[in-house]
This record gives sequence, C-alpha cells and structure tokens, in this order.
Amino acid sequence: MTAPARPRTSEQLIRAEEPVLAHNYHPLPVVVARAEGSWVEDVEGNRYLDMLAGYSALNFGHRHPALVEAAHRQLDRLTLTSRAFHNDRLAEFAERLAALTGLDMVLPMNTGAEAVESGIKVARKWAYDVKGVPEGRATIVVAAENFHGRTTTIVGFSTDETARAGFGPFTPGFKVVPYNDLAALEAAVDDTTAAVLIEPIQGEAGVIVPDDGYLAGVRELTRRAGCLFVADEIQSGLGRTGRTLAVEHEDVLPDVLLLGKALGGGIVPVSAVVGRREVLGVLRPGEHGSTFGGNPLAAAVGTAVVELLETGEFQRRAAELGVLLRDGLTDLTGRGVTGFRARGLWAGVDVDPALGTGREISERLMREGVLVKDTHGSTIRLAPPLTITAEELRSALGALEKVLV
Ligand code: IF1
Repeated sequence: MTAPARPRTSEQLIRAEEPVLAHNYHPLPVVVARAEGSWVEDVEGNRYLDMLAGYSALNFGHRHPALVEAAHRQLDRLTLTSRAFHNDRLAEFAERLAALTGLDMVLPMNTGAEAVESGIKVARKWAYDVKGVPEGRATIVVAAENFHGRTTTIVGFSTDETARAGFGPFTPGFKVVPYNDLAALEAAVDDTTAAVLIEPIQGEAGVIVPDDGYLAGVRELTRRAGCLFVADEIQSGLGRTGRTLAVEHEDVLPDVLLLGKALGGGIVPVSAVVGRREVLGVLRPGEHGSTFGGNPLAAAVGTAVVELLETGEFQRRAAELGVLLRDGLTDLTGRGVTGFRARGLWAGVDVDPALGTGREISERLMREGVLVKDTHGSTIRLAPPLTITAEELRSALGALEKVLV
C-alpha cells in the first residue's frame, strides 16, 4: 500500500497537473481549496473575491445554503433513476421552470453544449414535421463571434479559429451572419430556415450588448418568416443581467430558450431546453435523451435554483449593483479602461493594451485578491456572484483601479 499523500502546496499541485491533465486550459496560478459566497480560498489559505463566478454558473455564490441543503436532502434519498423510470422530483422542476420562463415544456439535459445540441435537433425536427421543410434541407442561422459550446457541430459554426481549427469535418446546415445586424439576418432567412440561434448578449465575444431593438427585431423577423427564435441564455440568463432572462430587457419571449450554468446552482451540471409545446412537442420516445438528464439530484437542485429566482431578489440585486458596477467602470474610463459594456452584474472591460494583455491584468488582479478571466486581447470580463455585497463590489473596483492607474 502507498503511504497517504502529504498535503501539497499550490505550486506542487500546479506542477503535478502538467503531465497528467490535457492542456486545454491555461488557468490563473491559483489552486482553490474551499469557497463560500463570493469568496474562494486557496491551498495556502489566501482569500480571493470571485469576480468570475464560474462563468455565471455560480450566480448564487459558492455553496448557497438553500442549494446545498436541497442537494444534501436529495443525496440522502435518491440520486439517479435514468429516464427509463420516472422520478418524484422531475415534474416539479419542469413545472416551475416553465412557469418561471413563461414557456410550456422542458427538455432536461446536463451541460450547456448539450442544451444547444438538443435545441438544434428540436429546431430541425420542428422544421421537417411542422414547417414542412424538405428532409435534409433545414438551415439554422447563427451570429458571427458566437459562443455556444465545444461539440463538433457547435464549433463547426464558430468564427473563432482557436475553437474551430483542427476539429473538422463539420456538420452542414448553418449560416453565419453578423451579430446585431437585422438586415443581414433578414437576407439569410428563407423557406428552409428552421431557426435563428443567438445569444441575447454575446459572452465570450466580450459581453457584446446588441442595440436596443435588435432582440425585438429578431422576434418580429422570425415570426414573420415562420422560423423559430432560439435564445442561448446559458450565460446571460437566470438573473445575471438584472432580469430572469436577458430577452426580457426587450419584452421578448423566444420560442426556445437554452439554459444551463446557474441552473445547477454551481453544484451539479444542469441544463434545459425550454420551449413552446408546438416545438418541444415534436419529440417522440427514443428520438432524444440522456442518461443523466433530469436526474433527481439535478432536478432537486434545479428546483431550488428556480425557487430562489421566483423571489426576484437576485434579479433586483443584479440590477441595483449593476448601477454601481457601471458607475465604477465609467469612472475608470480614460484611466486605464478604454471602453466597457455592461448589463446587470456582467461587464466586458477593455483595458488600454499599453497596460498589458487581459491575461496580465488578470494576474495582477489575482495578486490583489480578485479573480477575473480575460477574453480576447485586452478585454476582461466581470461576472461576480449576484450575492456579492456593495462593499465587496467596491473593493473589486478598487483593486481594478489600483492595477490600472
Ligand atoms: C469553456 C466563454 C463563458 C456559453 C453559452 C453555451 C455554452 C457556454 C452562451 C456551453 C459556455 C463557457 C464554457 C467555458 C468558457 C465559457 C465562457 F468564455 F466561452 F464565453 F462562460 F464566459 N452557451 N461558456 O457561454 O456551456 O457546455 O460549457 O456547459 O472554456 O468552454 P457548457
């Protein structure tokens, strides 16, 4: 028998990963060992304010007591049945999630990419069965600079060469148009179009908020053209922007919503396709599924997440604290910040390239006890837990000022 491993330092743990972990990430050199609320703690006991929140998977902070309790309770009763049998948690999850979004039916999956894949399959099936597109001809219109996940089909319609190059051949049937451009969308949509698939705010692209009227325009155009509006709210949804859904900022209801990340409360992967009955109703037994989708642990945590959102408290916090975030970033504009886009507690911040790359700024912020993630070039993204306090947010902005000015 081997002796029990001695606790290892952050540096040792980072070095230990190198030979045994695929190099598909370049994480900041911090090794997190525990977390609570907006704070994480590394192996050495240093504390950091988490201004990334698991790319919005931790909207309710780390280990929200209500979510942890729901998970514990369910762990002690039932964790997995597969969909070969019913489980006693799924009906409530679907009922409450549908009611929260204003749609009718739920297709439970696990990860965001799976929700996107499932949305694509449902849209195509709808196009053939309901719209009457000739078999094999359905197209889906997507936006340039999109990020919808990492499967071969999804990266096939990515315009990011790092995400795409080397992974072909790709699935046909997608048309790419510029984001935030209704005329281009109009020109791309035709009788074979099953759906328009967009992020209401583009995350990976740098938190790109479209012009007022774009989302309403997409809704109007897709209705007129007789195709589906599929909104990927995996990152923008569930409170992040100050509303339950980012599309609510334009009072728009898509035909299909893709949800993920925060739906699992930062505890388990939970995603869902939520849609109108006419659309999700096209699926018949055997045509789609997942071993883990809709498992009782996921449903219990997902239901607890929906319950938190039903109070409106987190949406309100995101909207109110979003004003503080916007004001802070406005104050830094011209002082190291060259521009930013923000909605609710979500911002893409362009840093003066003379001050360093986004990565370098992120490393400096880490040394100030604030964790963020860069995206392309000199842009960093801020997406703290919606449970963050005004004081914590001010301290993060203070650290950013210190690093930049
Ligand atoms: C990575 C970004 C965030 C997403 C939208 C679907 C998915 C995502 C709008 C897929 C995932 C991730 C995954 C993560 C980095 C990340 C990301 F930088 F790419 F933009 F969040 F900021 N739709 N987003 O944002 O969901 O399958 O991962 O559950 O490195 O891939 P998933």
